[in-house]
Amino acid sequence: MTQRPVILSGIQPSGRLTIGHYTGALRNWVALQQSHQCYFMVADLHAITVRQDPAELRQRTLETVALFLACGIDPTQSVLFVQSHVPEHTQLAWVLSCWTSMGECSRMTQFKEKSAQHRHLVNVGLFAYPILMAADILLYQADLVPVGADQKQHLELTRNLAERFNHHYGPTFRVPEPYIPPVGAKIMSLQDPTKKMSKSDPNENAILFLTDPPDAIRRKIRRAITDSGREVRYDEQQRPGLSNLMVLYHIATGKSIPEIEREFEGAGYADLKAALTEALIEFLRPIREEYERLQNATDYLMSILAQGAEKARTRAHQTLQLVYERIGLLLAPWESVSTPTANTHHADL
Ligand code: AQP
Repeated sequence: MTQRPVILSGIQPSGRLTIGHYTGALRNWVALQQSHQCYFMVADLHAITVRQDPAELRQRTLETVALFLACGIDPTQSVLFVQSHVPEHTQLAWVLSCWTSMGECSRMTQFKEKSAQHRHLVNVGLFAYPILMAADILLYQADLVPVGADQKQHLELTRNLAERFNHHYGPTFRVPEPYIPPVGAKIMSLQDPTKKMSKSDPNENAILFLTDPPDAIRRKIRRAITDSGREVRYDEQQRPGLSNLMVLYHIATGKSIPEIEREFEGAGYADLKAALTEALIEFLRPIREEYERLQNATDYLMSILAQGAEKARTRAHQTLQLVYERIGLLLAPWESVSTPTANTHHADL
């Protein structure tokens, strides 16, 4: 049996997925799935740290699975599952929460931002979110975690927790490395290029959804905020709006930033916007069409999730049992002792 390095990553079903999710996560997942044993999850437990409408959350969870597939995740290569279908995530999160200080969680930028945004709902779940994320990753003994730049701090906490636990109890967890894409790690809002493009932004014009039809793409790019200036030259600091559009053009066409600068030499922002609009329409078309085909194939999606949960649970359960044994919890009478270590690669599941 082959042994490939392990990857874990996930996306919350807290709204419709954006082109930021594609560049920061999905396209890297697709690129890595042949050479790695991948676990990709719909992070529904993370989504409930802010209020969700129950029916909508269920619907979005399935839609997110359909979009994973439409973007090229292959369920015969990768394990695709829903986080709440694997109870070991919350079980390990509890253990890790006993190893995390309050200070560590309160220093997290995302917590500070989200608690400012949802002042009426600063709940313990929002505070403890990075601990659940650490459990997600460590359960699978992941070697690599593909994340957007905004998640780097959370991954650092995961590494610290793994090292702390290993130091105290002996090798238990593999210490994961981040995989941050060189370009597109942070796609910015089309309406405020100093802010990340987020699916829960109330202003739809700020967001390019992966399922946007051509009309919506035309409207949003036309209204996208650019900076004063005329030349199409990449400069994240001085021209964040323009630079964001150039990154989107790079994503949609595969052209490098210097190539794009050459292409628009002597041209203006309007020319870039026109070319970008057409490129995005063609780039997103196959994703949208495949998504529309899969969207109502509920039985098919559920069968993929059933298989995924079974494979994910097998691996997650082994790690959890090892952790329970390490910390001194009495082995349940129905558990057999089989203790993998962080140094042992599990065979591909
Ligand atoms: N704008 C982005 N640019 C690059 N990468 C992004 N990601 C999200 N937005 C961008 C990456 O997608 C992965 C999972 O995202 P998530 O939905 O689980 O969480 P999030 O980062 O909080 O996404 P949103 O859209 O901002 O969600 P809401 O609005 O619900 O809070 C991560 O790897 C992330 O970096």
